[in-house]
Amino acid sequence: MLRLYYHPSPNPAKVALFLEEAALEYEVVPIDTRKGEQHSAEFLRINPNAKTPALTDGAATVFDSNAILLYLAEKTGRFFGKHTPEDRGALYSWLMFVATGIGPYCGQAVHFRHFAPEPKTYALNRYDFEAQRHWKIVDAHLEGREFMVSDEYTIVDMALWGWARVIPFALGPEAFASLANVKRFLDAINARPAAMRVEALKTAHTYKTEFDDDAKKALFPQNARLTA
Ligand SMILES: N[C@@H](CCC(=O)N[C@@H](CS)C(=O)NCC(=O)O)C(=O)O
Repeated sequence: MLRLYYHPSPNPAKVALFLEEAALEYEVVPIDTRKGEQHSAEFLRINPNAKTPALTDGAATVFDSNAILLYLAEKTGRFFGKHTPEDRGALYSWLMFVATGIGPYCGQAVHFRHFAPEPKTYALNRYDFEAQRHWKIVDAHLEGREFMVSDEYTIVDMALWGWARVIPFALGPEAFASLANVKRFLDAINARPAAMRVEALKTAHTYKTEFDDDAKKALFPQNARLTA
């Protein structure tokens, strides 16, 4: 049985979308990151990086959302696009673009827009600019096309969807105004039954919602250095 170590946030959601789309049987193991459960010794044996998601599949353990998407695509042969040099080249390129660009820059844009103490103008400007720059590249690529790779729904679309859902939170409420193709892409995936089932995972378990000092300690351990 597949076990998905989950928190309802962008990176875990991508993997849940694959599992739902492929109709794979899986068990959700909630990891409440605001309670610091990502740092438990038990979870660190599964993901030494102390982040969600992670997946176990019998003896196999996989961590990092994009690695898990590749693992599942290879395991099932689903959502991997056409096995041609042209499509594989595009799939790997866009998947790494999401993994190393969209994800980290959006994550930091969220941090500096909502959570970092002042002064933060320089940092917010840098990450907001880079996140927007990446999304504009995606928006241009999606002009006149439904999916990121060729004409097939693939793991790249799933990876992108995880972050497209939080664009207004990451980049501000007006961000979609200049990302019409991304918005159309997001709406189309949101309308899929699998995406609706992922949305429902938010309430399938109870996760801490308070963003109190303990949550900040768990999520931003670096701040301890500022008071030491
Ligand atoms: N590169 C990792 C990043 C994972 C990540 O940052 N996960 C977030 C949720 S989206 C998390 O677990 N945060 C908890 C923490 O930073 O302590 C991936 O793609 O899986």
